[in-house]
Amino acid sequence: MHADLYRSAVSIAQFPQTPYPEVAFAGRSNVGKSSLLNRLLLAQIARTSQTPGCTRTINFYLVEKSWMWVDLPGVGYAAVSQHQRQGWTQLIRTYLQHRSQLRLTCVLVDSRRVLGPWDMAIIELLENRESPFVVVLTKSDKLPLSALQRQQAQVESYLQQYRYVVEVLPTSARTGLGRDALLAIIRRYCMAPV
Ligand SMILES: Nc1nc2c(ncn2[C@@H]2O[C@H](COP(=O)(O)OP(=O)(O)OP(=O)(O)O)[C@@H](O)[C@H]2O)c(=O)[nH]1
Ligand SMILES: [Mg+2]
Repeated sequence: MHADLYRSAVSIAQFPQTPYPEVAFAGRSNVGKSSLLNRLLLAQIARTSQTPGCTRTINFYLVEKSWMWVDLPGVGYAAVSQHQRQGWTQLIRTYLQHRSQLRLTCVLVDSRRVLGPWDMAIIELLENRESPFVVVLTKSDKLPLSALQRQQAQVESYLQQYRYVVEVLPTSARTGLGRDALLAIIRRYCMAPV
């Protein structure tokens, strides 16, 4: 798929006023948002790093000149000033709360962790907004299959009261696990015009 960086935004005023449907990648810092986006697009377009806090702007990628993929900075990143962290968190919140082009959010959670307060804050916001989301379990290659299945079942059962969760999907940016399934969901939600 052809993808170009369309805009990097650090403020609401910089969000592009484009008509394209959007899919966003949200979650804790270092969970693997940029890596997954690269793996899905089969491109090395988003910068990734072992060090948390790699993505510091909201990056809008125009894909196939018809839809926008949005890589968000990580939430919960401790090694910046409180002021800076609040600013980012507010920007991400504003995006997720008010962006009218948003069709689907991938909420990324490390397969080896339980859902934490940051994850739940994103999920609650989307649920209240009645905006569909996929809970994407990342770095699945680091777990044996049985542990992964247990984790998936646990998250599914925890979220069973939530109406806007589309699926809980194990993935790996390293092996490509879950790529086809996630792409199919993203296409299903984003292909119709806004
Ligand atoms: N083993 C394994 N490592 C992964 C996977 N996905 C990401 N990583 C590693 O996790 C680290 C963080 O990945 P990023 O994609 O930069 O994470 P991010 O969520 O974009 O991080 P921020 O931009 O800081 O919020 C990198 O060292 C990646 O190589 C995966 O599926 N498997
Ligand atoms: Mg990133």
